[in-house]
Amino acid sequence: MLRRRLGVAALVLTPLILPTALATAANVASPAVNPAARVAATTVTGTVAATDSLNDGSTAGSNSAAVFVVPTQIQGAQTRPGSRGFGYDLGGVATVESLDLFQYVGGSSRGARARLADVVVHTAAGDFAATLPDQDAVTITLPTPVATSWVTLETNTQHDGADPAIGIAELGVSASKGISPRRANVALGRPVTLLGTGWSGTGDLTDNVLAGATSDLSTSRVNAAGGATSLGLDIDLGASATVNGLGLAENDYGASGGRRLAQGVRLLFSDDPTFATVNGTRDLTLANIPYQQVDFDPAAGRYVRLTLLSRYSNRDESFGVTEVQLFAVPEPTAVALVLPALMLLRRTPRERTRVH
Ligand SMILES: [Ca+2]
Ligand SMILES: [Ca+2]
Repeated sequence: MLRRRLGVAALVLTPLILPTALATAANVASPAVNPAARVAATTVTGTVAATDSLNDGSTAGSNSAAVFVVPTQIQGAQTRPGSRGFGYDLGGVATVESLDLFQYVGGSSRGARARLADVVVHTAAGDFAATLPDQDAVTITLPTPVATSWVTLETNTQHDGADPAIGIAELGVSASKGISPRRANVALGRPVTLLGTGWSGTGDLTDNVLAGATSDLSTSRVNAAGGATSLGLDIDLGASATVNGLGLAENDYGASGGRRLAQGVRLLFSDDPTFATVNGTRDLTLANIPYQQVDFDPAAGRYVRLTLLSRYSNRDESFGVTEVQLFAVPEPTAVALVLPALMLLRRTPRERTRVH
């Protein structure tokens, strides 16, 4: 079988004397280039381990080496919609120029799988809609490069196919200016207390694992009675911190289809574990995607309570979450390149369509 790989060639550069003209786009989603990158995706088939295939450099795909998603609107195919997207926490700020998407259409007894059609690229610097051609490999070029520490590809529609479960073999994120530090995630490694009853799954919500699976809840927590207004969680930051950003990764596909993702979220900040005295309240509106980072006016406290105010419509009533991040001020002041070696992304010889 012909296997295509994203070829890499190590080139050791000294960033401070790197002429701009020599800056070549690197795949900042690749662990070899950017060890801080984390997959933020939920596969509808297989285990959570399969999500590692999203950024392993292999574009071939298989039933065990692809992330499978089912978009919300299906043309001419019956399914239970739908997943809301996939992407990355880049762990630092990159200037993203384009996304390189590779899809896998094999492995189904039904026939060739469908491919994505209408998508929206979400970043810290805005959202960018694109309609993709009906082919495996597509480069989505942003109108202008954007500085962002996260990328989510929202999946809205798909082309017709014999199997509506789309295989995503690889998603590269091209950036040419390296990675600079971002705000510290002060929730990382901190204890979480789940609120409400009916939780299942064994996921650690502050372990920096943002990937999940429908039938593998080892990295997620799911609440089937997700409509309860008391649903939420507390995080003990260990010491008072001033926070101005939330990162939320949700497990977005359940047994009945897409889960109802968080829309309105309330954050309470307190130095009292019972929240009898609240230092600040921040109500946020999230996009209908499974991973995003949202900024807000700074608020301080040792204890942070996250509750759901409203959720988006979808087939599965449950709520699923895999990671909660809280980003602290001040912003990092040092904008230093942290890539000792720039990995060059060599394009495959196969013709690719660029979408703007
Ligand atoms: Ca791959
Ligand atoms: Ca986690």
